[in-house]
Amino acid sequence: HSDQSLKVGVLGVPFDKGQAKKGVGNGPEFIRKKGLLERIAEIEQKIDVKDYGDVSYKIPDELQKEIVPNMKAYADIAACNFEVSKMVEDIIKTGRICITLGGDHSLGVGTVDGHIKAKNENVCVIWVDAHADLNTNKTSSTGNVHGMPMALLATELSDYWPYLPGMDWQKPVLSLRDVAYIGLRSVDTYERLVIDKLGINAFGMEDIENFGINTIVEMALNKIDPAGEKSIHVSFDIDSLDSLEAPSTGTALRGGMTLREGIQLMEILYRTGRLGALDLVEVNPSIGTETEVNRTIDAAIHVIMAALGHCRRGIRPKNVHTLPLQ
Ligand code: EXY
Ligand code: MN
Ligand code: MN
Repeated sequence: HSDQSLKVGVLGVPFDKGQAKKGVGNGPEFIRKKGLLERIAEIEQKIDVKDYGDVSYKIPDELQKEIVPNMKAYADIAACNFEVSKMVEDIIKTGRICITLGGDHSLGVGTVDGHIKAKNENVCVIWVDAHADLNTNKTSSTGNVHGMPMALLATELSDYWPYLPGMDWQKPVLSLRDVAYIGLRSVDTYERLVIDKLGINAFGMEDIENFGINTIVEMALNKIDPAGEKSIHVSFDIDSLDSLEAPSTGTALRGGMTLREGIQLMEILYRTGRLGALDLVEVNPSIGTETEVNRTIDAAIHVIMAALGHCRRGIRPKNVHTLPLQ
């Protein structure tokens, strides 16, 4: 923690077309309503936070009729991510850490792309997720683009895509060597093939179990940023957490990380001083009971607070040396 204030930008992406369930587009609204900005203001670390509001987009005429086989809502995906990328690039270029509130995980194409552009490609990515999100339109069994963002970003997979109209702005410049997964426990067959063939740093739940989250984060950073010089992008899918911890999400799954592990992971990354962007995606306030929705949003806020230096030991006394007498 330093006395210099940490500059943060918050961006909402109320986008839900990368998957089929209604409600995930309301994530930003619910997370803000539950007091994200107020909670950030309570952190001991001084934070200069600016809320950039929500991204909006319009599908350009020439894109309206474009379809790509087995990519649902293709034109929306392309148009929205274009705006997301520009916003994230601008926010990071003003020297702020960009916190993007989703929305479904298809927005990761835009956030990572924008981050890479802002930092001249000196970026590594930690994808915290139950899923690998590494399908192409040829391997996906659902056609849901929230299962594809990593494959769209990866240089190593660019030859496996058809021409994608309206996506020319997105250069697949991210090497999968600069990516680490944490929390995997639901990986499709072709995704597994890619992970094995390319030797992607993939830390699944069993690895967290075997080594503990501290060591896993250290191992991940040693692989993707050995010199400790890159800007770190964390794309945090709330379904990385166990469905008991974060039930209100479209693809909830048991056997996941505890919130404690999620917090610990983010605290370690905060301490690197190199966190450049954090996506918090797939919170769906239309799934589950009110209690479950609150628990999920609360978990999301805890993760974000940890990323910004919230300390579980409390705030250090500054000009306070004794207890008040009465
Ligand atoms: N692998 C499955 C698919 O491609 O449809 C499930 C993807 C779920 C993606 C979630 C959000 O991380
Ligand atoms: Mn995901
Ligand atoms: Mn997921």
